[in-house]
Formats: sequence, C-alpha cells, structure tokens
Amino acid sequence: MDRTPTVFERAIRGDSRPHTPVWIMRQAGRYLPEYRALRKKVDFLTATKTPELAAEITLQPMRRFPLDAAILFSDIMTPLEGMGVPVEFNPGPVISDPVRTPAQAAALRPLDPAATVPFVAETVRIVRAELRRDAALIGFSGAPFTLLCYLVEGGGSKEFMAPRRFLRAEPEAAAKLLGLLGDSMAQYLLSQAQAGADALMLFDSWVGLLDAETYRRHVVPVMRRTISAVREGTNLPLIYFPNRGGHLLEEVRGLEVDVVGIDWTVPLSTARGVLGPNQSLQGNLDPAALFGSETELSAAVGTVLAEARGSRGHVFNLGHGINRTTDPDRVAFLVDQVHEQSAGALET
Ligand code: 1CP
Repeated sequence: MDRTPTVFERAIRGDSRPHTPVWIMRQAGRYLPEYRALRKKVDFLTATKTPELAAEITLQPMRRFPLDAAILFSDIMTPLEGMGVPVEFNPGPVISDPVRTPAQAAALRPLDPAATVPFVAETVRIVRAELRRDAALIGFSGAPFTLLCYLVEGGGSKEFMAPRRFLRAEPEAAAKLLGLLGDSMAQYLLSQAQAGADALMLFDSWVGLLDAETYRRHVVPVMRRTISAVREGTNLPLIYFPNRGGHLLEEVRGLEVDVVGIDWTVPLSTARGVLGPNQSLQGNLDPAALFGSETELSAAVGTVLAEARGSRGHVFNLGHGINRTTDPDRVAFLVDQVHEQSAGALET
C-alpha cells in the first residue's frame, strides 16, 4: 500500500524525522487501569484469542499517549498451541507437558498460522484499520531460543537450566527443534505482515543466559535462517531484541536485521561501538527510571537520546518491559519528554 512513511519507519531507515519515535515494551498491559478493568471480566487467553478484545487492548495505550507505534496484544507463547503444545497462563506461561526428549521434540508440527491462529491476523487487520495512520503497528514473535526455553522448562525460570542442559545433552534434537521454531515463527511473522503489520519484532528474552560461543554455535544459524525466511516474504523493517545480550553483540552484528533492541545494561554508545553506526538501535531506558522524580526522568531521557546520537536511526523504548506498578502519568511525561527533547534535532 502506498502511503507516507511514519516517523517510526523514517527513524529506522535513518531518514529525516521531526522527532525520535517512542513506544514501550509491554505498553498494553497491567499498569493500565483500563487493561486491568477489562481483565477482570475476561481471562488472558480469551483476550488474546478474541480479535475485538485483543485489538481494543492494543489500542488502549494509543488512546492515552501519543506513542509512535502500537504493538499487537498477544504473547510469544500464543502460536505454540498451533504447533501442538497447549499453554496456560498463571500469570506467566505454563506448559504442563514440557519437551524433555528428542521424541517429544519430533512430535511438534510446523505452524500453519491461517489454520491454527487465524485470530492473530484478524486482530492485526482490526487494529490497522482503527490505528492512526501516522502510528506504526508492530507484529511480533518469540525468537527460537526463547521459545525453546519455555517449551523445555515448562514455564518461567530464573536460570532456565533444563533448556540449557537440553542444548548440550541433545544437540541434534535441539537443533531440529530450533529449526522448526524458526521456520514456524517466520511464517507467523509473515502472516502478520500480510494482515497489515508495519514492522516485525523477534523477542529473544532469555538469550542472555548463553555465552557467546554457545550463542554462535546453537543460535546464530537458526537466527540467520529465520531472518532470511522473513526477508524472502516481506521488506518490512525487522527488529531483534537480544535481551541481556550485551556480551553477544559481536555475533548479533552479523545478523541482517534493521533494528537491534538494547536492554538498559548496555549504553547505546557501547552497542554502537560493536554494531557500527549504520545499525539502527532501539531502547534503552531502565524501566525503573519511571519511578524517579520528573527531573531525574527527564535527565535520563536526555542521556538515552544523547547516547543514541551517531547511530543511523533510533527508536526510543525502555530497556525491557514496563513494570506493572508504574504510574501511567509518568508514561505520559516520558513520551512527551522524548518528543520534546528530540524535536528538530533529526531533520535534514
Ligand atoms: O494480564 C495478565 O495477567 C497477563 C500478563 C501478560 C501480558 C500483558 C502476559 C503473560 N503477556 C502479556 C502480553 C505480552 N507479552 C505482549 C503484548 C504487547 C505489549 O508489549 O504491550 C508481548 C509483546 C509479550 C511478549 C512476551 N511474553 C515476552 C517477550 C518480552 C519480554 O518481556 O521479554 C515474554 C518473555 C513473554 C512470556 C510471558 N507472558 C506473560 C508473562 C507474565 C510472561 C513472562 C513470564 C516469565 O517471567 O518468564
């Protein structure tokens, strides 16, 4: 579709833009009273599987704040059901029958998004029709390693020892499972692109648990394969977020993504030092900064914007998901600060 590129898209390409675009990881969620009110009436799974509800939740933060992008309300675990793995939420994901053997891994089927998770594309269509034209809609999936973490562990964990063990004890089964997840997520992302998403994001929330050599050996090949499968089907911008992966950035440099998301533990200038000035970055305010005074928050925004200078493009975000006890008024202040402080600085 022919249309004017959004500020978000211009920032990613490094084109002239009126301000730095901003969105917030987990912007649709529990810190918003309107989300909590809706969730009193309907459980999380039903909300993700009912397009009208998922679209409404996606749009909630967009009505409150002048954010530059919306992110589809769903979960990285949502498509796994379509691969033969039932997932419950309490409130994090729970898989009652985790994958612990090569036979269990081999029993999973490739995802056919249209047949098994049609509600996701339908949500994208509804949101895109209702969202402001000058805001981008981000579709997303989990990255293969992070999904393997939940599949093998059976739920959340601090250390994810079971998947890290699986990678070493059953390397062939692990490689096959990662490949299946990568191919499936590429199809899943493409189905969101086809439905009208403006950008696609891969969340690698737990990849920081791996050392660089293990990442290079077990994860880089499947990331390359996943990224090229997405690239074959679309030229939408692709964002990769290797959470807590500061020590992995040399490996990440070789991945052909448009934007690398950086968590708050790595200064953007340090990330640029490894990834180079041509790599657009996303991030990376500490979510806890929203609990400081307005003066401190404003200064922290200034620091992130200054750190980003020198990179081709920058999308302002937190360095990880917003905490559920955050005051929404602080989010309003943050978004205004990003827009005000960056106004005019990136026009050519
Ligand atoms: O209402 C509730 O009680 C459910 C809480 C909740 C929400 C609001 C979960 C369960 N997921 C979500 C939405 C969600 N999850 C989005 C929506 C869009 C937005 O960002 O606004 C997105 C993008 C996700 C992605 C997601 N889910 C990630 C990747 C990002 C990250 O935080 O690293 C991960 C790791 C998950 C798993 C998950 N789902 C839910 C929870 C509580 C968790 C974390 C579990 C854990 O601690 O391991």
